[in-house]
Amino acid sequence: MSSIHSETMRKHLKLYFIMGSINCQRHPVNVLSEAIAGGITLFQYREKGPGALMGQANLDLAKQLQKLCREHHIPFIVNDDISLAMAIGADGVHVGQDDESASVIRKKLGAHTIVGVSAHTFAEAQQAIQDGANYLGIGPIYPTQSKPDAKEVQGTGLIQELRTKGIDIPLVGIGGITVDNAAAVIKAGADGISVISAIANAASVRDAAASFI
Ligand code: 3NM
Repeated sequence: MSSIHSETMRKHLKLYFIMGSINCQRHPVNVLSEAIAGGITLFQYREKGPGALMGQANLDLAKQLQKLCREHHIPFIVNDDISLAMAIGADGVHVGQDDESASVIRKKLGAHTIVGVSAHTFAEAQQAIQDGANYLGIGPIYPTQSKPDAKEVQGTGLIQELRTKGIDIPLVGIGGITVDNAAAVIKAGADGISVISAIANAASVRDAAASFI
């Protein structure tokens, strides 16, 4: 069982910023700092893709970003890398369908750790809930440039389906979300939105984050 209350989780999910060094045109610490100033409510360190930092450099950047999040009371989630999350005492992890299940991760990291799972179908969502996920990431809602191996674009259909069928787990939409299309994701029943490029690539990271709020 997890000790994180669903209503607390929903609040954290409101504006969930995801980023790694390859998503940044400036130093990631500066980008995250501006995003926090703009009002993000949750952060995921996702150091993935060609040119991603490895080893000590990855660990060092994770610690720098975690420190910044701690200073601003923003929970710090690590994408996929359970060992990194354990090494630095992250607030949570986010995993995909090819990773270990939420129940196995929970055993490793403890009841207090936030565990998020990406789900692309109703069955995957049901399984993640059964395994004890704290929240689901549903996507890609719209076309995305940030994940080359993203599944087929699904619009807001799965979010609506989950809510219509009475599934009330905290969830976020992800993939191609911008200020212009974010409202539809919330309207469909999401508690929040996850964003990489619309914040990380913006001319003003702070203003971009603030505009979502
Ligand atoms: N996961 P952007 S889409 C990390 O569908 C990620 O599970 C997705 O980046 C999924 O906001 C995606 O730049 C990329 O489109 C989101």
